[in-house]
Amino acid sequence: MVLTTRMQLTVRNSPVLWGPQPEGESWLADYQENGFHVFKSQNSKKYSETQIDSIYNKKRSGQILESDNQTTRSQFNIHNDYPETLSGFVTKEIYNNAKIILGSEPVIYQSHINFKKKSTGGAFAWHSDFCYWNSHDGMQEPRAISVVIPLHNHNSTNGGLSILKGSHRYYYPHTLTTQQSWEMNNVRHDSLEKHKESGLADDASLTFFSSDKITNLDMISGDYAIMDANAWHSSSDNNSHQDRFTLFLVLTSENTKFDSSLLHYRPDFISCRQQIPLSKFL
Ligand SMILES: O=C(O)CCC(=O)C(=O)O
Repeated sequence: MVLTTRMQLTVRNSPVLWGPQPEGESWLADYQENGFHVFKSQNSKKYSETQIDSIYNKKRSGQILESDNQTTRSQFNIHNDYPETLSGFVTKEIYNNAKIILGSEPVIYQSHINFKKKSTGGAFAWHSDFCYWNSHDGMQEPRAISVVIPLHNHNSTNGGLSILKGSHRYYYPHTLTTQQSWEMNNVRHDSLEKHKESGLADDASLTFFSSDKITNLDMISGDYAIMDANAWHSSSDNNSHQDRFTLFLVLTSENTKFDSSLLHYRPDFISCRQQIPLSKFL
């Protein structure tokens, strides 16, 4: 259903919580209403700075550069290339919460670290990840989540993550449909023009939401957030003198539906179809 002809937003009919809701999980109401929830200081730190620095310094496939063409912006494929590092972050609590939301066994779809380096780390424009997973990978419904794990504190000066409350209930218009519109640089989500062609939310869609729906996530290392696949999010440049590294672990359900007639043209480190169970990293 198109909401209004001016806004061209489409209302989501799919569930946000895909399984039965166990009692005593009070965060579920917040997650369902807003499209994300921040879990405070519960993920104990089990990685070393040296491990993360070596990921940053090593050149591998799955690397995305900043627009200066030299600073590493993101490194994908953490689950394959650095499984021990990923294991350091995956707790029983993350596994359980993911399973409650997804309604069955969580499997890995993507993992990447965004290295928002001090003074150089670039912005991410407003977007929904589901827009890309649906258009390029044929994900039929937003039965997926991102677990956002800050490796440094997130705040308003170092380009912390912002999420638009309630946006997970709406799809914005875009023209991202074909293999031709796929290119690795689009994953930077930083284009300042051609929003619709790049799969980014345009101004008209954003103004549907009042500004007080923008939530800047203040997270400290040890916290984590879970975000719905279709929650619209963004972050600004890192203008501070502190790095802001963040691990994004994207999970689908083993039952998430994909259009099997669509050619799987994106690399496995962007959209993994191997059904690797999250439990492998516990
Ligand atoms: O790291 C951020 O601030 C935003 C990340 C993001 O939107 C992405 O990796 O898709």
